[in-house]
Amino acid sequence: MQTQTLSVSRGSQFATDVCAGLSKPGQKELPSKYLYDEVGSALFEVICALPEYGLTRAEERLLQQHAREIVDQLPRPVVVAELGSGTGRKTRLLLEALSRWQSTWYHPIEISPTALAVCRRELRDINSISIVGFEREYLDGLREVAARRVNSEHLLVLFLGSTLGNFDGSAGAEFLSELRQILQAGDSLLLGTDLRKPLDVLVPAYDDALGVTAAFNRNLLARVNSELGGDFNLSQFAHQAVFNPRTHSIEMHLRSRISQTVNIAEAGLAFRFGEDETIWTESSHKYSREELYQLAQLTGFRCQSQWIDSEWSFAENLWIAE
Ligand code: AVI
Repeated sequence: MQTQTLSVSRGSQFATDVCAGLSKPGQKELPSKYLYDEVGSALFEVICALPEYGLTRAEERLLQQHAREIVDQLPRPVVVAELGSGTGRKTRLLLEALSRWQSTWYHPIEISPTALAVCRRELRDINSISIVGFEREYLDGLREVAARRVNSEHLLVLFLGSTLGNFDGSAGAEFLSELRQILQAGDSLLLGTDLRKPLDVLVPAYDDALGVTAAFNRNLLARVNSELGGDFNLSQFAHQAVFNPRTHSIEMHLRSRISQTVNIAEAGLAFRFGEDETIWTESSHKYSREELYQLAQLTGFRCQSQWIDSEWSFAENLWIAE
């Protein structure tokens, strides 16, 4: 078994993105990818265990029930690349199923070195699995994995947890099209997607009674304070989860309780907030099954199989690159 990480430095993109997002005319925003520092990732793990948030348990159930069936549909030999590494719990189910019939290279791709380290630690005991992680943006990492494969190998890309739903507007389809360009015909994508559901189930999943999602959201401001010398008063920003019926997304916002000015020392800038003005921090799109079939076609894939959880409306999709 082999484990290793290949890393690259990223500069202060955070400062640039924060200033651009808070300077936007109209709706202020902060990119959701910055929710996941060490504290944010730990809070997200807690969210996954909350009774209101059924998404992660639904996907785990699907993989527990169907991992063998999924891997039995794959061409062999196969190399596995995962976009985002998570805790490795769901991936373990697939890798264990795969290790029944081949030794497998597994490449988690992730910008957080901490998450990569957790993933390596959690999965290193699986027989016949060699782990080489890439500390990269998703598609950059995938390009490297694709460049290293030898002729007969197929790629299986895992994009689990409905992370695709966090891409705004058409960005999800554009991302999948770019991903498809990196693959060869016959390669596979296992895509986890949360489906539409009633609002009385959906809204509490993003505004739980314990306030964990609120803390997850506000941590973004704490991060601006600690990393960029900001002076956000966290108690003056309220967490909001709002369903947007036009985009079929649940949106997280941080609403300024008062009119206030926030300084960010690193940028040498001050930002004004009116009372009730919000910062949009995340969208989580909820798919219909038909939309998923169309999305596969539009982005150069064929939907080979789809498994739906019976308790929480969630779909695991196996797509083949055409
Ligand atoms: C990671 N992603 C799929 C989660 C979601 O449900 O959109 C992030 C999240 N935001 C609030 N709760 C969970």
